[in-house]
Amino acid sequence: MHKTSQIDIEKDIIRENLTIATENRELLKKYGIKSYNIMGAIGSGKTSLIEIAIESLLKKDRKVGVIAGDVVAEYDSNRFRKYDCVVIPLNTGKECHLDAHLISHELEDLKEKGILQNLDCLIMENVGNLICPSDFTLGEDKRIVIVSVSEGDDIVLKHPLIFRFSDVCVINKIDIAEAVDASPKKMEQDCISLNPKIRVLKTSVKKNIGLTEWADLFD
Ligand SMILES: Nc1nc2c(ncn2[C@@H]2O[C@H](COP(=O)(O)OP(=O)(O)O)[C@@H](O)[C@H]2O)c(=O)[nH]1
Ligand SMILES: [Mg+2]
Repeated sequence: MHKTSQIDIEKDIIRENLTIATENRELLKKYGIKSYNIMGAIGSGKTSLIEIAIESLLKKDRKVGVIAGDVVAEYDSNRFRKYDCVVIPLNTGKECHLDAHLISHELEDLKEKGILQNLDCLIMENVGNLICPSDFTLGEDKRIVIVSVSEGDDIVLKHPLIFRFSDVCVINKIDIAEAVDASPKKMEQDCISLNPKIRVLKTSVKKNIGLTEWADLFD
């Protein structure tokens, strides 16, 4: 059973996060930077889809920053380094999500180096997890949750909070839906039943499906 003091600590942490997220949002707005919080389980396709977004943004001559948040951030950072963008590895250690405080340090650091002022957009890959990130807004413009069909088509209903928290849900790996006996349609309907305002995209990175709509989310 939850003790009252534990509940108070949780509420304080979330309130404090909200305050810092508002500061992050103001700083990003000041420099006209669009920001995106990309959430989803390990292996759902976050890095692969972000790579596609980066390519599309670079074609539009945007200056892109990408924060690779992970328990060990080096691996995804190396995948992003092949693009002409600013890559910021953010090791979270034992933490299962990014929070506004971690992001605020990175923003301050980029500002001090004179990098932030020149960015047009900032993409933040959250730690692979469908639970922890849903309490922690970062000050982003858009929250995007990615699920893959291989997680099972009941994955949405099992994790309602993150779908209520997000602006967009991407159902990825639809190329293997039949093989894993999953219905992308059911997953879409589950998303909408939890959050009627959510925008749902169905994508396949491997078969190039829905990737124009995906890239168009970023500007
Ligand atoms: N079949 C299939 N595999 C995909 C798709 N998108 C990503 N993958 C693969 O799924 C694995 C995990 O992708 P990654 O982008 O690293 O996921 P992350 O952990 O969420 O960042 C990689 O082997 C990708 O090549 C897709 O649409 N279809
Ligand atoms: Mg990744």
